[in-house]
Amino acid sequence: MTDKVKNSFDASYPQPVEWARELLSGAKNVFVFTGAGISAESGIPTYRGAGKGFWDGLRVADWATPQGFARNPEGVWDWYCRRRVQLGSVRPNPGHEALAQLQRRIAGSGGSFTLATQNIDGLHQTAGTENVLELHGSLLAVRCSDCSYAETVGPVALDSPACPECGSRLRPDVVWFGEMLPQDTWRAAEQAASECDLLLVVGTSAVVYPAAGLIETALAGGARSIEVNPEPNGFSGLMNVSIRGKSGEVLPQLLGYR
Ligand code: BV8
Repeated sequence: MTDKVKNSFDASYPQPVEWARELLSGAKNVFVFTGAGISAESGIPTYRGAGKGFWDGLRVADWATPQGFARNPEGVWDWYCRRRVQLGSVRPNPGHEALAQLQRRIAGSGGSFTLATQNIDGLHQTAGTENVLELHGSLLAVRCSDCSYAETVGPVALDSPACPECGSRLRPDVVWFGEMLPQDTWRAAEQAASECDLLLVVGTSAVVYPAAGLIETALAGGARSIEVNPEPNGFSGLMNVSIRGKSGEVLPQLLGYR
């Protein structure tokens, strides 16, 4: 069977899902890289592409940068509080659940499974995936702008954005544009990507770096690759299998592998 199945509808080739199942069944070290698309079917709008709208009309520089926060701390704080409260009414979808099940299956057969997400919604954890690498932080946590205070707060607004330790202003514990990713998390993701034999890319436009560079790292390490996305992204041409579909529908089908 050739290595390239590009949405082939030639009857002599397996359909992309069958080929993806074939790759999954032989994988020992799986690295999963997810973006906002996997949460789209949970009702969280994506930032760009299919289902987009989140950043529509918003200047990223005003809302997702340290400079924007410095200019308008109350407004940015309230915006994140509103997004955090909304998480109280969203649930993982079958795509999140399928990845949690895949982790259990891979780990149960002695393999390794690492999931790194760009998402800040915590839905992978709620679905049961363990040791999630949150590359861009978490909407469900806050930290002090000045001292080391940090706290997981859940899907609630917070009245006083003052640090209980030092009185400085609290901020969302997310990575803004122009900020470094949490280094331990980043190094763990880079290592898992470089060592994997199968890369699964789900629901990302792959335009935000350095996170998107994990795709290049995995491919450079010789991994086979599967993507699940209704739309192509800049790496689609390098994937072994591209499944054009919604992750909440496709990922449960992939689990049909044995
Ligand atoms: C940094 C938290 C430097 C905030 C976010 C090269 C190298 C390094 C940096 C850069 C570089 N080039 C440019 C940069 C700067 C910048 C960057 O990448 N800019 C881009 C826009 C060009 N990067 C940074 O600033 C990063 N920091 O580089 O620091 C540094 C170094 C040393 C010292 C100091 C500093 C930090 C980036 C993190 C920004 N924070 N989020 C918040 O959310 O409020 S990014 C934001 O974009 C989210 O995290 C989001 O997840 C992420 C990526 O987007 P996607 O997840 O891909 O989502 P998107 O909407 O784009 O796409 C959705 C996809 O889903 C689509 O493809 C769609 O088709 C698909 N889809 C839709 N429905 C479904 C679906 N798929 C499946 N099923 C469905 N149903």
